[in-house]
Amino acid sequence: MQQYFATRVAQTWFCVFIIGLVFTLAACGSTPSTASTSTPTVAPTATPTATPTPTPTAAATTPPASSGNSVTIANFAFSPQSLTVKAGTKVTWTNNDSVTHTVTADGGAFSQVVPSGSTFSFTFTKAGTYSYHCAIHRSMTATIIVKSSTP
Ligand SMILES: [Cu+2]
Repeated sequence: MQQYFATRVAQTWFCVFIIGLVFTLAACGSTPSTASTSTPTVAPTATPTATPTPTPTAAATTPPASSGNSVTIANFAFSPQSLTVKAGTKVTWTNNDSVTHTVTADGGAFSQVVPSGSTFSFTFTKAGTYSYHCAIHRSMTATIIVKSSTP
């Protein structure tokens, strides 16, 4: 009889423990939702207005220098080093140096002596890559890239 009572007491305490455990878990489960709703609402709204800075437009204006149709010879160099044009474009070289240069295609498509202050023009009718140089100063090299005019 004594042992039966002890067992009943143990069972009751076990029940209380289980109920308590369930309540604790339920409480634990519900706390994060209330905690999460209160905190993050304030911070992210203020900052993004300052960020959009569309300044790089100035850099975009530089590349057209190589898509024009003129090459400057100055300080023993062709500028731009690489010029891309469409077939049918007349390219003009201007010698701004105080010495004579030449504009000589590596493949022989054109070759012209360009004295100081003079210009030379050549019309590119066929698509292709035309590397050229100065026959007097062989370190002076550059390229004209001719794209087909029909895309
Ligand atoms: Cu030269």
